[in-house]
Amino acid sequence: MPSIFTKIIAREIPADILHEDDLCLAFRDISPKAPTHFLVIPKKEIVSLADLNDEDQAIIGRCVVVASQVAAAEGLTGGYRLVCNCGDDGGQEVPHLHFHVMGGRKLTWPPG
Ligand code: D5M
Repeated sequence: MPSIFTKIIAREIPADILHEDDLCLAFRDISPKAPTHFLVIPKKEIVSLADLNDEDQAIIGRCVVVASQVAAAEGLTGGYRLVCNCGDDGGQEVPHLHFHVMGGRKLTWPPG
């Protein structure tokens, strides 16, 4: 399903891109919830975690590795949080699978 993130992948709308490769894209969240807040998305149009298939394993693995590498490049030496909201109950607003990486402050648990 095309979404605003499809337009970011296609460079039809601007984003502060931190990483790009064949499988995924990382860019800063437009509404940051922490001093450092970026998203990692697969280029493949996957709506949510609930839509994953076995064939998506490499894509999701790549997204998580990129999350780790970009977090290191952003200097998040004190730690950070990787979050993936899934569906209405999970608080997902954009219907394109994305991993939030948030850091740069002490995060509380549990989230709301
Ligand atoms: O989070 C969706 C996230 O996507 C939310 O933190 C804002 C972010 N967002 C929405 N539009 C943009 C653009 N255009 N650039 C960067 N970031 C954006 P969710 O987990 O779906 O609630």
